[in-house]
Amino acid sequence: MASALALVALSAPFFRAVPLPENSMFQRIGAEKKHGNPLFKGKDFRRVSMTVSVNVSRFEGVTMAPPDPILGVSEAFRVDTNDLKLNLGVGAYRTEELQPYVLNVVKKAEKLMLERGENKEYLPIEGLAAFNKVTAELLFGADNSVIQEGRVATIQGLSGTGSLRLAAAFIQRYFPDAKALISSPTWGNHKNIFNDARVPWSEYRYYDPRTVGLDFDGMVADIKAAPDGSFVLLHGCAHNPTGIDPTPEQWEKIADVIQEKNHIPFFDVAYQGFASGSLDADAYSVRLFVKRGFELLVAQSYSKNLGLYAERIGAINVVCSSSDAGTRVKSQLKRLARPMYSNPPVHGARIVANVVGDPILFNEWKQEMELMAGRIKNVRQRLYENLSQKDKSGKDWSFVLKQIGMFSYTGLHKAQSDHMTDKWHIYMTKDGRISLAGLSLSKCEYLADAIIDSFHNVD
Ligand code: PLA
Repeated sequence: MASALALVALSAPFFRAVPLPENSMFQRIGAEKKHGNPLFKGKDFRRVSMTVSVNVSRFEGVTMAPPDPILGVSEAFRVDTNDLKLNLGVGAYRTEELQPYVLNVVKKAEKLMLERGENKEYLPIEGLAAFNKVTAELLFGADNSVIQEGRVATIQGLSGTGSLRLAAAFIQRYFPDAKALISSPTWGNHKNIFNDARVPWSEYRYYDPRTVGLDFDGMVADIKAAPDGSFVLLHGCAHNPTGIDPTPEQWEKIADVIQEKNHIPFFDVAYQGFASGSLDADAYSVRLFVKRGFELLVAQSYSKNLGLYAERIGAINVVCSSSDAGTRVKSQLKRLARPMYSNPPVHGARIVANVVGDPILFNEWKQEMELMAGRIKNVRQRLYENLSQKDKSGKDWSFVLKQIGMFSYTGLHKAQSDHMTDKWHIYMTKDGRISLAGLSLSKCEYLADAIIDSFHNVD
């Protein structure tokens, strides 16, 4: 603020003529600035302050934004000084010691990159060619006909979020009358993404709190009821936040109704390999739809499965019915990307290209991913045991075991989630989601006590 005042003083001397009433509250502000900052010595800042107060900020109409429902939880966690605090908000993998984890294969790839002395020149708008090749192969399978026939338009994106956002901009430009369908509930940012891209959306039923499972009939009915040609957003695996995925038979039926309605499937794949521990098993839904001949969109992210959260590396893939259409779609995605961010960052793309493109590193990655997925399964099991042993009410906690991926959707409502934070210093999103990737075996008992207390003692 002081420097902003200084700027006004130096760059707009004509403002100084404004007189200041002797008892104005702004006198004090001026005096504080005068004493607080040596740069202001010898100048009459009472007048400058008055100037600032009279010339109300151009940004006066900007209201305070609410904290982000997910990333805001980490901000609140950081300022809590209690030793017991636990951050189960954001889906970020931690070790058993609750420390961030950089995969060994990532360190190896970075070492290679350093040895090669690679440059920092701009990437093409569509990103690193070697990355785009391996990422599409990882998703669809290298021998998939859509790859062989050059029918996939792949663009490197700013991780999953940026890739979804680019696709949403594409939908808005080329399908201005189309609507997006998103699951209820879904990852909170999906709504923001479609809102900002001005793509209208509505929800389809997904979660049934009575069965703590999938509301399959509701889902199918809502997809059926949507206007023909809607974009149906589907979580490829490990649905966030519920951890509930359709079975293979249910996927087939979802594909039937999407086909019948001429909808366009739009997959969000943020957890490939992280749900089951197997990259191929977690690509099942996408590959099924491709096999059935759909044209579709898939956003990919390497934040979780390669632990590259801050590198912002992912991709958007558009599977087209001809290579010609693919080439045109790609050209338009590039056209959208250029004024948004020009071209994507190179570091994460090189890491992925080195790991996925090298058979030895690729195998090591698969092992590390199994290890991460395995650790999450272990805490899931331990949490379930602690909950069932400690809770004497007879409540069935087995849903914890049925859910897959990073999260558990506890069923705790907002007031109960607030209680978890206020009393127990356990940070989680207000929809009752906890990230098991941020939990250790040794903290399971404490978490179980907190959940039982919040569930039974808060209305
Ligand atoms: N799609 C889904 C379903 C996600 O859960 C997330 C991340 C993303 C896309 C985007 O991740 P990326 O941009 O880092 O690739 N969800 C996190 C983090 C893990 C977040 O909210 O940004 C979550 O805690 O839900």
